[in-house]
Amino acid sequence: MMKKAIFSKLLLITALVWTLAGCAGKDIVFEAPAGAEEVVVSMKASNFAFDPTVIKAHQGSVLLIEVENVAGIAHNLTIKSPEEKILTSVSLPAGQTVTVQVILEESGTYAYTCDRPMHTTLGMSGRIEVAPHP
Ligand SMILES: [Cu+2]
Repeated sequence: MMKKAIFSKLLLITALVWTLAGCAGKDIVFEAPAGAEEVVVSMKASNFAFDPTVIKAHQGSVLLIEVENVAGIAHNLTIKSPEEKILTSVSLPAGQTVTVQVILEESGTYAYTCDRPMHTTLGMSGRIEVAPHP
């Protein structure tokens, strides 16, 4: 009886890890139109993911991220520069939409995460890939 319970628990954990790993491997990409100086991105924060997970843009443009927290709990959006300096960190109350502006002064990869405990590990991360000026 005991052994059976432990076995089914192990199965459940294995299935959960597979599911999380599967989610983490799938990118949802938003690509800014070429030449746009101001780019509006509609983003969704849920338990526990951002949509999109990758934003492609160009150096010198301004991103306006309208992030809607569709979850029933609070989240956060923290964006770091390629040098890992925090550019913005805003709380996202449950069910609300918050607009965040990011000026993409340099090319490189800007990481975004949710700073609530464990949320990044659970899947709340993404990146802005900024291409250099041609
Ligand atoms: Cu979160």
